[in-house]
Amino acid sequence: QGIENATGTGKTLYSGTVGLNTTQSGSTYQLTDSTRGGHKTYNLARRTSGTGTLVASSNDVFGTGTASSSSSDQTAAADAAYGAQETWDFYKNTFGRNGIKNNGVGAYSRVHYGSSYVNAFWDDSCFCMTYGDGSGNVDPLTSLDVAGHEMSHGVTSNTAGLDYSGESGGLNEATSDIMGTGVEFYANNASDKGDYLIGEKININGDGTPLRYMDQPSKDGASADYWSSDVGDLDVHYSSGVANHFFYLLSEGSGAKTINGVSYDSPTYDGSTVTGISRAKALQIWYKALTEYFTSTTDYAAARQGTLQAAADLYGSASDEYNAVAAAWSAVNVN
Ligand code: ASN
Ligand code: ZN
Ligand code: CA
Repeated sequence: QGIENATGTGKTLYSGTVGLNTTQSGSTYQLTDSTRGGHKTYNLARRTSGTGTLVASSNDVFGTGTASSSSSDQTAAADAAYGAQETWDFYKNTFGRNGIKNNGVGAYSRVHYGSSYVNAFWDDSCFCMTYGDGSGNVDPLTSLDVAGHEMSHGVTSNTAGLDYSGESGGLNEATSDIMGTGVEFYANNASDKGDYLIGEKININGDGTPLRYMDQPSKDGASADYWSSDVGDLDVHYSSGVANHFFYLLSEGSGAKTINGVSYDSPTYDGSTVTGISRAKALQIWYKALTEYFTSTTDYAAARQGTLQAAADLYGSASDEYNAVAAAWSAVNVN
């Protein structure tokens, strides 16, 4: 009996009912996506080590669309498989990148990690992605922007290799927020439209507010809106604010704006007005800088130079895009 490709259905928690590529072996369908580097989705069933069990179904339908930490639940697996699929497609169709290592090889994902685990993480050593179920009011960590964020840590590791501390650590974290946001907009899912918020679906704070805000990072109570000489002393999830804010300003511009029903208001350090060049162009500039100019020790000053070089390569050094990169960095006090 051979293994054939099939097209199944995921009933996700966050993204509605979605198509998922599966494989069929006899009367069993498995969550393996042969069209995207063989990505597989496993169930850890609350364990914290090992690969877990490849998620399987007799009718090619995965999940119920309802949150559950039950060890047999397949909804989390459906969300994880969808997140891996959209992240793969985003990198392929936006940048021509063929997987996290750009070698056509898919990672794998693990759901139901541990008990009441409120996090998700990428691990370079297993080349795998892991999701907790959340705890109490915090929902499973399997939302699209979280998936894109975490898997983008793998891309950063395999390209710039930004050290995960100091200013380079903030740039590493911001890269994941930027690309995770890119994934969310790319998927354009009716149940999870793109926004410049991180983790808005998972109720991480218990009051419905998101984990991070790219238009004005300080709205989370801890992130930096602007560069200062001690910004590198902050936790990397807070020093990232400077680059997240840069990316928002470069994409959308300063001031008030509503996108997909979400209102933003992005201030500038010096009160200057920044005109956005579109998220699509900002993503191309960031990706080129990440993959060609950033190194393990890139700090904010070097990120300004690297993104300016990328903008010059893509659009010319006399272009509006080049000037907007300079203006957006100045607007977050990176000169
Ligand atoms: N969710 C966290 C992050 O991506 C996991 C970690 O601490 N690396 O930043
Ligand atoms: Zn991260
Ligand atoms: Ca989001």
